[in-house]
Amino acid sequence: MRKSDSIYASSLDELVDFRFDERVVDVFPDMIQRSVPGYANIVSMIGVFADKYAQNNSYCYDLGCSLGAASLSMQKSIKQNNCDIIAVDNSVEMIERAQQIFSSDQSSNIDVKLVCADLQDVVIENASVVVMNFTLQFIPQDERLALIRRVYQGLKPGGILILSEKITFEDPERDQFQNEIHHDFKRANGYSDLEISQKRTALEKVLIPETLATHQQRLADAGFGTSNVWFQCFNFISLVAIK
Ligand code: GEK
Repeated sequence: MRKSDSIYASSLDELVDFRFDERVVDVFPDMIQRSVPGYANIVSMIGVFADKYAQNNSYCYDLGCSLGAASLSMQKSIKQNNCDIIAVDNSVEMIERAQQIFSSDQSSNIDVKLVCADLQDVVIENASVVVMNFTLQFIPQDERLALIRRVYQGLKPGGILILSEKITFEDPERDQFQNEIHHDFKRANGYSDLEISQKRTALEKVLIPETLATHQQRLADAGFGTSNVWFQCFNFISLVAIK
C-alpha cells in the first residue's frame, strides 16, 4: 500500500532545505501525486511519446528518474528493437528503491539501467528520447543551458526531449493566481496550510522555477527548432522539443 506523506504535518523547529532522502523516498509516490497536478497523466503520456519517437538501436534517458515512473511508462510502451532505457538519479536512496521496483518485474525485453550519478556527469549519446520530468528545476540556473545543449547534441535527428517543470509567470497577478489555485489543489488532496507552507520554505532555495518564455528561449538557444507545450495545469507544464 502507498505510504502517505506527512513529513511537514507537524510544526518543525528548524526547516532544512529539501532533500530526496530516505524519508522522502518512503512517501514519494504519494507526495508527487498529491503535489503535482496531472502527474499521473504526464507519466502515462510519456509512454505515448516514447512509443512514437523511440528509434531502433538507440537509448532513452530518464534524467532525475526518482523511482523510475517515467522509465516504467516508456518500458511498457516501446516496441522498437534494441532500445534500452538509462535512468539516472543522484539520490542513492531513490536508486536503491527503484532497483527493488525494477528487479521485481523482469518481463520486458527493454532493459532499464539504473544509474546513481549526477546527471551532469552522464554522457548522453545515441538518444531518441530524453525525459526530464520535473528535474531541470533542481539544476543551478547557470548550468541549465549547457545541459540542454548536451541533451540536444546527444539526440539523434527526429529525437525528442520531454521537459516538465513547475513555472512562474512574469505578471505578478497571474503568478499569484496560479500559485493560489495550486495550493487549493494541495488542500483538496489533504495537505494542511502548515504542510503547504513548511514544504514551500524547504523548497525555496532548491527548486527554482522559471517562466515558459525562459524555457522556450533556452531550448531554441540549444538548437531545438520546435518546442510545444503539450500539457499545462496551473503552474505545471510539460514541453516536447524535437530535434
Ligand atoms: C518522476 N522524474 O517521478 N542529478 C541527478 N538527479 C537529480 C539531480 C542531479 N543533479 N538533481 C535532482 N535530481 C521523476 C520525478 S523528482 C521531482 C523527479 C520532484 C533528482 C532528485 O534526486 C529527484 O529524485 C528528482 O531529480 C526530482 O517522473 O520531486 O519534484
